[in-house]
Amino acid sequence: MTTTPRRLLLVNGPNLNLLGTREPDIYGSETLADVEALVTETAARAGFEVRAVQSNHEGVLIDAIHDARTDCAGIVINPGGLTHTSVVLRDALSAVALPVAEVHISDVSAREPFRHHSYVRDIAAVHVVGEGVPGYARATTLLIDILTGRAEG
Ligand code: CA2
Repeated sequence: MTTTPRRLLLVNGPNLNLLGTREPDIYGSETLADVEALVTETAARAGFEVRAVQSNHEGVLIDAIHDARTDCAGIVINPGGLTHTSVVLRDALSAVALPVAEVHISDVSAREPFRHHSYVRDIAAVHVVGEGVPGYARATTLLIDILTGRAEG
């Protein structure tokens, strides 16, 4: 009998390592470490572990997503700028076929037109956009609700 792992993969894409150091008017003052702690604590309350990855290299993110196939139940992802450009990232998320929560700190729909399209949007079960860093916690909770049958995917 196979059991669903109680682990999530948290993916943060390019430049999100700079959170809290620049552009606080857009992204706030919390750091990537704060984001990872928030998601870890939110998931832990529901009995889930979190494995966190941030990279500025697309291939590293793809490998982490592939690795999640065997030991994670779902993926919380802020793909950063790759949201708007990367068929490769979308293909990796489709290939592993785990439920996905897409998060954006800023309200991308209110920014430049090139940020309005997301290659991830239609394959994600959860979307949280423009709620700042706390949006990661809501995305995590909504994803866990889907995984545990408390919500429709
Ligand atoms: O709002 C978001 O979360 C974004 O995914 C952030 C991306 C941007 O390209 C997307 O359109 C929206 C950019 C991440 C860069 O993060 C920085 C954080 C602090 C300072 C500089 C960049």
